[in-house]
Amino acid sequence: MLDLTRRDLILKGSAAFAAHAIVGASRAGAFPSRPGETVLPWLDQPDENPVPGIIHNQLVWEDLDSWITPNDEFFFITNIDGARPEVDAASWKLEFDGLVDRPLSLSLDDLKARPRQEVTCTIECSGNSGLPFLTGAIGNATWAGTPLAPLLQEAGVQPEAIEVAFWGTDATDVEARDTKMHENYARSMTLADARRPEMLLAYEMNGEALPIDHGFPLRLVAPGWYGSVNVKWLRRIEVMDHRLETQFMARDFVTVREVERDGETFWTETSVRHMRLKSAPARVTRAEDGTRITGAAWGAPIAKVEVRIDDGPWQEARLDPGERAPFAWAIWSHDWPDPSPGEHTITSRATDTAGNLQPAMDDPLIAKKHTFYESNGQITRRVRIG
Ligand SMILES: Nc1nc2c(c(=O)[nH]1)N[C@H]1C(S)=C(S)[C@@H](COP(=O)(O)O)O[C@H]1N2
Ligand SMILES: [Mo]
Repeated sequence: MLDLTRRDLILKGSAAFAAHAIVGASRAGAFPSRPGETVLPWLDQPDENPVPGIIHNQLVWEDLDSWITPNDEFFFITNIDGARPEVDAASWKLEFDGLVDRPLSLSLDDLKARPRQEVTCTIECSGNSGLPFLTGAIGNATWAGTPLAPLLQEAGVQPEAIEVAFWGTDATDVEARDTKMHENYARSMTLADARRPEMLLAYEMNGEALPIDHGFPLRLVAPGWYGSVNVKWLRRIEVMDHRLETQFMARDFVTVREVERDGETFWTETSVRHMRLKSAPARVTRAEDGTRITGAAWGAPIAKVEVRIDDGPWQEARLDPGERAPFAWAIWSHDWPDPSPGEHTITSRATDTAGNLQPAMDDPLIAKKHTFYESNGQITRRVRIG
């Protein structure tokens, strides 16, 4: 079922993507905010961040008031504590090698001279909502760069190749199998995934040079995939005949689940890949014309979002028609005409165009998941109406 969802995302995404690739996404629509409105802060707030050298910045949901996340508000995560490599763009080169007929070595100017492609996409950290202090690791930006597929073509991928690895500049000491190592941040994906037309080597973010925090001079932007896949500070792309099994592929970003098949339980460990269908209430606002709940939905092509207040019925929210793109979050809103004074809970759930529903917290997909990654269960927040 999930594989079908993914295929649906890719088929529909790619078709729609073709229309958006050149012109970029429409920014014409208006975010559902109202003049003079005030925001009611959530009563439940994230825990204090115990790892400021790793989680540097997160989205404050109450502040969400535009479809595009400005660069200085975009969440910033480094898996290696404190790593923030300052790359000298003048001497930097992207190495493109491994099982290719013609290895390439490309400067930033070489990359910028190649065909330009833009994509507006939402990036969510795979750990988002999985830890009490990690709740705003998500943002939506317009990225510009050059597509990866033509480079693979130009380098000439050899027949035995099945996998492509993306190596970052940042490295750290790791220990596993009784061995101390020094490993770079790196991720790999299948050659078929790497060849998808939306895969982008990005050097611009929202019309500015890619900021250092977000991977200057070059990052992979993998639309529809969790944050970890979007390797920053890229230095090497390697075509291989095997999967990468380093720290950040084999040990981190692994989801452990108990999966039931024919009454028998199988424990699985799977690598984090594409994002999963999810939504979140962002903010409750009050204005002269009443109270409104606004939120976002992402991870698959969104067909519908529903909101539930306290133990009431699920009510369909309005999807913002103006600002949509195949790999970007959809903004939704729901008017709440007569909220009674006191404390309330607000839950949202998204349905994708293939009919899949965002899982409830007691769905085995979530309840039988043992690691914090890929926490796409329905989110409930609490608010007090004065
Ligand atoms: N080189 C490198 N790339 C990386 C990381 C990293 O630590 N090093 N972290 C990954 C993770 S886990 C996430 S969620 C995203 C965060 O991207 P952002 O900081 O631009 O929001 O970058 C990914 N790419
Ligand atoms: Mo992440």
